[in-house]
Amino acid sequence: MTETTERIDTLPSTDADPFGHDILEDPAEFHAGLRDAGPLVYLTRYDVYAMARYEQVHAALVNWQDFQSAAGVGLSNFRHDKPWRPPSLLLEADPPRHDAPRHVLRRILDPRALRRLREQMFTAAEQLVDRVLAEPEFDAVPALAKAFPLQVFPDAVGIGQEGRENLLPYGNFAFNAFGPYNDLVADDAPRMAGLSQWVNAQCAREALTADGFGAQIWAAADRGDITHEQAPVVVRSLLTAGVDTTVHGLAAVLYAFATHPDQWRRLREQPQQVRVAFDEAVRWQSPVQTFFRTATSEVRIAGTAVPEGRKILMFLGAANRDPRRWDNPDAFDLGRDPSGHVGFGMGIHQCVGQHVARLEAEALVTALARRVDSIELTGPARRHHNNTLRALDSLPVRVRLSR
Ligand code: EJD
Repeated sequence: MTETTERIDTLPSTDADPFGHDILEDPAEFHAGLRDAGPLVYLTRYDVYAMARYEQVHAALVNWQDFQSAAGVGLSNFRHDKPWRPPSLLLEADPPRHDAPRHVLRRILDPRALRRLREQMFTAAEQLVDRVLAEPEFDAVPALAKAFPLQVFPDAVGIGQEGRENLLPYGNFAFNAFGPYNDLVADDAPRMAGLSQWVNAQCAREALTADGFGAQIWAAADRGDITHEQAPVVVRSLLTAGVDTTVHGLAAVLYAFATHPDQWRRLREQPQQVRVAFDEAVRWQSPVQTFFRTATSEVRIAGTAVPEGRKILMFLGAANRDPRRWDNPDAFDLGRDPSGHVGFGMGIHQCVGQHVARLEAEALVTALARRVDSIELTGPARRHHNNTLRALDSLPVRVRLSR
C-alpha cells in the first residue's frame, strides 16, 4: 500500500484509518495491503499493532495467556480508561474469572440443548418466508435478515414484546464502541443511557419468561454455578451479542446468494449444504471484522517485540481472505471447506452462540430454498457502517418462485 513506510526498527506501518468510512465501505484493498505489508503492522493513527494474516490472527486468538481480553477487546484500554458499561463477564474476562459464566452459557446454547428450539425456528421461518414471498420484490435486510432474528431470538431468551426495537440500536452502539470514538459512536451516544437502562431492565429475573435462555441463566445462579450478581450481566451478553451479529450474518448469506446465482442453484440441488453455505458466507463477509487483544507481557510476533500492555488489532475479515490460507479467497464457493475460518473467533472465546446463529440461518435459508427458484438484486446493496460489523442496510431483490 502506498501509505506503508518502513520504520527504523523495520516494522511496517500505515496511517490509514481502518474505522474511516472509505475502508468500512470496502475494506478489501486495505486488507490486502495490510497482509502484504507483513505479519505485524503498526497503525500510527491509533498507536496500536495490527495483524491481518491468518497465521498470526489464529495464533493470537488461541493464546489467551499472552493476549488478554480483560483489558477490553476494543481500542479502549480498561487499565487506563473507564468502560462505557460494566465489562462483560465473558468477552472482557480471562480465565479463571471467564470460565464459570462461559460454562453456564455453553451448556444452555450447546447443540443438544437447542434441539427443542429447532422446530420453533423452522416453523417461524416458514411462516415469515410465506408472508414475504407474497411479493416478488422486497428488501431482504429488513424483511428477512432483521425480521427473523428479531422475532425468534428475543423469544428464545424470554424477554417481553415491549421495546424490542431497542435491541438493534443497543447492539449497534456496543459494536461501534469497540472502535475509536469517531462519528459512528458520537452520533448514537445521546441515546445510550436510555437504551442501556432498557436492556438492563430486561436482564432481571422478573422480566424473563420461565423457560428461556434468560431463566436458565438465573437457574444456574440458583445452583451456584455463577452468582446471582453475575446472572443479569450474563443475560446482557445474549442481548448484546445475539442480535446484530445474526442479522448481519443472515444478510451476508442472502447477499452471497443474490450475487451468486450458480451457488443458489447448487444449494437448491443439495439443500443439505445449507450449513456449509452459512459458514462460507461468514468466512466470505466476516460480519465481525475486527477485535483487539492486549499484550500481557512483552510478546514476540513474527520476530517483533510488542511491549506489555499494548493493544493489538486482529483483522478477522482479512484473515478469512488470506490467500496464504485459502484458495481463491474472494470467491463465495459452496465447494470449499470453510472450517477453520475465524469469523466466529477461535479458542476459549470462540462464539458461544454460534449454534444458535447456525440454526437461525439453516431455518431461514432452508425455507427460502424450498420455494425460491432464483434470487437477484434489483439495485445496489447498501452498506451500514459500523466500527466492528460488516453490515448491510438494504438488499433489494426480486425472486422467482418454483411453485
Ligand atoms: C461479540 C464480537 C458481551 C458480548 C459478547 C460478545 C460480543 C459482544 C458482547 C460478539 C463480539 O458479553 O456482552 S461478536
